[in-house]
Amino acid sequence: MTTPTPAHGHGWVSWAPGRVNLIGEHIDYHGLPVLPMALQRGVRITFRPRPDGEVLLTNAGSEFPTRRFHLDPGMEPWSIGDWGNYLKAGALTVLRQHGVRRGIEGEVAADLPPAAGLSSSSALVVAVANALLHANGVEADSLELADALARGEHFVGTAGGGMDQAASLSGVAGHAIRIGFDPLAVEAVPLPRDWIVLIAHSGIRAEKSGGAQAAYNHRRAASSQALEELSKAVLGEVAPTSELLARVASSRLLGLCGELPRPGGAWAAHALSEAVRVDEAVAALRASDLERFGRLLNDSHTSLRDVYEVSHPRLDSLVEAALESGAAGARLTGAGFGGCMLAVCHRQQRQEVERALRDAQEAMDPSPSLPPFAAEPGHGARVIPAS
Ligand code: NG1
Repeated sequence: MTTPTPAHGHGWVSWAPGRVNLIGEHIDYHGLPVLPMALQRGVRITFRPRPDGEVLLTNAGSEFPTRRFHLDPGMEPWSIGDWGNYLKAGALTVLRQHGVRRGIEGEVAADLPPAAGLSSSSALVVAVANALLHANGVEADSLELADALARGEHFVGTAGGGMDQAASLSGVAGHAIRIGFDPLAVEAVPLPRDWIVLIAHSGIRAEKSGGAQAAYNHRRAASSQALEELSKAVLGEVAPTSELLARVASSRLLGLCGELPRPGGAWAAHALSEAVRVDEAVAALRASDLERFGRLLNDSHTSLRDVYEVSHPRLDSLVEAALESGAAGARLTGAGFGGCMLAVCHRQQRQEVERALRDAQEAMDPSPSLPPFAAEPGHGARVIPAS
């Protein structure tokens, strides 16, 4: 984020990237480390500060009507699924944390597909929060802001974790970022230049503010309860899952999950095995070991499909197509239930894998309108003068 200078009627752009999660799915809400990277695609709010406390934003996307509200600590959400709730979530967070008084007006535009597992929602929350902070001359610490926004986004009704806001605020060009929680910490790990990350959309909207919200919240609640029971059984107390993993061999914990009632026990096993894979994936990334990194991605997908049950047949067929055409690894990314998958391969393999993904998309009826694209790791959110 740039140092905010009080703005006097000039135009500004608050830009916040989406993210692709390389590995570490459905574990941020258990406080377990994850490995996403910020994208070069994101949400852009072109804005001017207002002298009053109004927020008035139009959206370049025709399906999103203009939204207007007052900066009021008692504000209520609009109906579930309304895009304006993300604006309110960001605004309410900086209102509570920093007492911002001046509103903004402007236009929102995005080059990220919505409901695709690429974090367009958190990018919007981050962009509006940064715009309001800037309009009020407030400079916030990015990790503290990420932490507050992660909780603030629960306003929309999804009990998400803290990965997306931290990735959007702390992205580092050319790097994946390992995000740890309790306390929130970010470590940049270079993505080898000869690796490429490809993303393909399944064409199914993963409406986390709609149908997938209940499935997401159910998994979070049931796996949390199972992890608490496991901790009580093994340590005699409810300890954070990261501590449980540090104190007890993962193989023993995984065995015990089998004795817990389903589905919570199985879902807890996904979380524990995924956490182990994240550690191994960070090591593989540091060692530029593409083959090992790819295998971990594949194991992650298998666990998400068969154990956590958040995949979709279209995601599975895209993953299969990527692997058959020579990708080192592939998996669904984000919450699942539709949305996107990612494949990692050597740059030389890019054309074959991209073609296979396109062919797999074209075999779908209707076929997704967004073709596969390469994702290069980008920098974090910032506010810059409008050109
Ligand atoms: P998506 O659906 O990609 O925005 C959601 C959560 C994350 C994380 C992933 C699954 C929100 C804002 N984001 O991401 O915190 O839990 O699912 O790993 O709820």
